[in-house]
Amino acid sequence: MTQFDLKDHSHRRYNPLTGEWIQVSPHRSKRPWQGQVEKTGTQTLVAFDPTCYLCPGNVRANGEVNPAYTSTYAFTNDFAALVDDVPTGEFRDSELLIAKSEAGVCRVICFSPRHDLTVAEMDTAGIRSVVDLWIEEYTTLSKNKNIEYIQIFENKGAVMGCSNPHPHGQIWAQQSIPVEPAKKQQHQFEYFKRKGTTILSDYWNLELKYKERIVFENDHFAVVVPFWAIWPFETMIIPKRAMARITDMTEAERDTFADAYRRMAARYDNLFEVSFPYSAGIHQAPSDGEAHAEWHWHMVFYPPLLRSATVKKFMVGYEMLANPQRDITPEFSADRLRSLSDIHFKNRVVSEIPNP
Ligand code: H2U
Repeated sequence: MTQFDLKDHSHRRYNPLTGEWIQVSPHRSKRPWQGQVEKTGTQTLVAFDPTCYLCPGNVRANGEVNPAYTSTYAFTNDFAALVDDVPTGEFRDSELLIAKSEAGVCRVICFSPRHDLTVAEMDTAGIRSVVDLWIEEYTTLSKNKNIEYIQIFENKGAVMGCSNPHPHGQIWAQQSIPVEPAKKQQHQFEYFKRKGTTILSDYWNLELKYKERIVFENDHFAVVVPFWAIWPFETMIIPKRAMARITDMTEAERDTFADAYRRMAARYDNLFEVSFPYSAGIHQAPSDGEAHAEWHWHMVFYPPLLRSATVKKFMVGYEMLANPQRDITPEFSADRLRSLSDIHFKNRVVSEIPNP
């Protein structure tokens, strides 16, 4: 009987952060690259759009006027999903029908005054300002005793439901720990109790041993396609030292985190030479005033594209009914992403473009 090989044979992979499994079917994509690599026309945007509700000086949907901001800008979402003044209450009938009121705050974070940029095309200093604003927002929101968890995220691209190309993200802060971070809370806690180290410290050492899934690293951060990645080109930015929250970063780490975020976003755009869509966000310790030594914060990128700018991975059928499934292996994806430049394709000088 042939020996089991992760590269060739159907298998399940375990995600130690969530306790979930994913089906990997590499035999379905044994060819080096299955699909066509198509280019789609890149959308041309203007630096300032008078109709954009996020551009400096413009009027938002609720009639408020944005200031003439020159770097970043944060405001409370005019259509917030979570509000601070919800009446406290509970509905319960037996152990089957249960509902609880949920208070919270939703913020919108403008990354730049420039309507025509994305993180992939911003400079590191500009992204460092976004990191500083996230930390400032986290610090302020965590002082609210109604807030137990703060979810920072970015939806990029219309395919991800992003409502406006102006570079922006959101923060939803709330009373309970939502489902995804709660799973990670539980598994990191149990692991730390048993081992005295964080899952991601030990995981990073394993990635250094195998060197198959590292996309790139800088002084303080590593970017990997996780062993348990679900999305075809899913990645994770991991701080090399265990830190519970983004507020624990030193000045130097804030800079290198901005560097990792920019370089990963640029590589994504370079993959199919389009503005690459994704949902990305930071998972970190609850903002409950506890130390949470078990937590090792990290940023995840979940991009939907599979083979080209127009071929998307669908999470349907088996994924909806059983568990997620992928064909191309995380090692294959890491290899592709590793081979790409950190310089955005639009900024490439002619000498850098390989001859056909
Ligand atoms: P998304 O593009 O990820 O949907 O984020 C944009 C958010 O901006 C969205 O949640 C808010 C929407 O409610 N928004 C305002 O708060 N004010 C506006 O004038 C328009 C959009």
